[in-house]
Amino acid sequence: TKMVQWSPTDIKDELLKKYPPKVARKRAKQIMINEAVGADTSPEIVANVRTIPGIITMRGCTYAGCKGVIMGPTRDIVNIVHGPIGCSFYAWLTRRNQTDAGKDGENYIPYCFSTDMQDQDIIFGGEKKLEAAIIEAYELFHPKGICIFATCPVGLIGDDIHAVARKLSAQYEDCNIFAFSCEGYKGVSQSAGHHIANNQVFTHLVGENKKSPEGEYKINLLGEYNIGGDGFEIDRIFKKCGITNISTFSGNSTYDQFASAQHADLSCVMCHRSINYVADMLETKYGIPWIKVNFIGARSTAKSLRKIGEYFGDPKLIKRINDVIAEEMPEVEAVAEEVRTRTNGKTAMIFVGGSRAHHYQDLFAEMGMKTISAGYEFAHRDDYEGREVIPSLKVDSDSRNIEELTVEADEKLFKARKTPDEVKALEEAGFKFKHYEGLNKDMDNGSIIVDDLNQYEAEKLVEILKPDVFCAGIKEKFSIQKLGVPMKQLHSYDSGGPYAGFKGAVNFYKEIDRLVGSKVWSYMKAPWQKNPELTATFVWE
Ligand code: CFN
Ligand code: HCA
Repeated sequence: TKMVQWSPTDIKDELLKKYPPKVARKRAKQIMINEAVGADTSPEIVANVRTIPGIITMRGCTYAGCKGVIMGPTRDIVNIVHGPIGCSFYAWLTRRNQTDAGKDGENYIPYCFSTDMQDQDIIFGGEKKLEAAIIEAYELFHPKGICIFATCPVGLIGDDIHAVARKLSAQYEDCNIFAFSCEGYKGVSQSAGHHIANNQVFTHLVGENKKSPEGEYKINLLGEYNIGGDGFEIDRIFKKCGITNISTFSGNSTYDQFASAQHADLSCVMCHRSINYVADMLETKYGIPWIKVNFIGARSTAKSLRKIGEYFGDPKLIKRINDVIAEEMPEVEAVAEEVRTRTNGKTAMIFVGGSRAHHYQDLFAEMGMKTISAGYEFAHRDDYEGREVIPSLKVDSDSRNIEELTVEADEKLFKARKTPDEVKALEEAGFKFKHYEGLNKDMDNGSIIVDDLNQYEAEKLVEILKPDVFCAGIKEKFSIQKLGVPMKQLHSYDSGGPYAGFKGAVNFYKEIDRLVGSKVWSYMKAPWQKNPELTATFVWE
């Protein structure tokens, strides 16, 4: 076969070639050839915009972002979905967020609470059914909190879930009941759901517990969802370092953790995309500063721990952190060195939600593997371009127009979009700008960065660039494997994990080593597909 040398521009053209002109024009703004390295500013990419109808997107919906992502991993709140059973089934345990019910034993995660909306509820209204569901859940479990989640039909027929929640919350004084207007269609993706969840948790829950939890160096860990047990590994490391994590948003979290978050000295933000609103609101209302951390990758973990140590500035803590790193790293380094003999120079592609496509590049780099193409399903421009930010302003989550409001909140965040006079005025008003890096600066110039990648483009990219491993979700899993390329799910981790922290890094190195080294992917074509003459030699007895 003839070797074809593709330039980045050729690849982009090839991806766009099949589209009608109008679609091609739109997609062209979301497919970017990276040139951020060494430049003052990142090239612009269009993100957080509606998917063009007809395109098979990788994205999920606003309900998924609110119910599944942010609130789902909390173990002692009863989460009731008001809607058709399919929506509940979809968000039932599929994300692989792990729980440990601990001493109190309260854990509702294995349950699937739903009003199971039917045709007659659409016609006559579903509020009574919702009320009955809440009463039933309360009487069975007496939980500290009950959360109600709207699905698409709820917004379409106009059930007032907030009125139902208010009525029953007044009736049951020992149970905090509140609702989320997170209809699936409300935003362009999961991202609007994160925002809605952040606002409601902050309004109804954070600050409820007046007593401060015990412990030294109190932090909140924001944007860590304990997928495959990641949060357990991070907590193990915190404990060893003497750092007290009083509240995780929201992996294996409890009602009381949310309610006490205002007592932390520092918020550490792991997934900025999904939880930046809470970080900002904690800073604005309670004066708790936040820093970005990344516990995906052993070196990133060490760096993040040192950053926390630096923030507190206590030599005792800094020493203990350094001791922990010195104790944990040798085993990790040994495994990394061993696998690198096979993985060095291999390539990866990563297309996941809103922060892992960035975070996992560090882990691959530790194995000597390069990410040649990546992108997010639903991130915003700052996740690509990095930004100077100011604490955001609260957005009214009950508004039906969350999509526009989310865009507006983004605009308020960006120093880059402000005139020097505006920046000065904000600084004088007490806003502190802080800087963080996005995905673009971490990737080589010339690599292909794609926002809201779709099925067609995914297959094209794989055919052209033939990565050694492709990372995405369940919808991509089998179509990629059929192309003869190993596929690793970086949402659910398939059945693996944890991949965070030191122990997680070792798990990841070993798994990826096995995956990219496997011969099985070269047997995707049957012998007679490769050599047609074999068909003739096969004789039925
Ligand atoms: S666990 Fe997180 S890390 S929360 Fe977010 S942006 Fe999703 S569920 Mo899937 S794996 Fe993914 Fe991120 Fe943050 Fe997960 S990359 S898409 S909404 N995500
Ligand atoms: C969601 C959740 C999801 C889906 C993963 C996938 C997750 O967006 O609704 O497509 O495989 O991580 O579970 O992102």
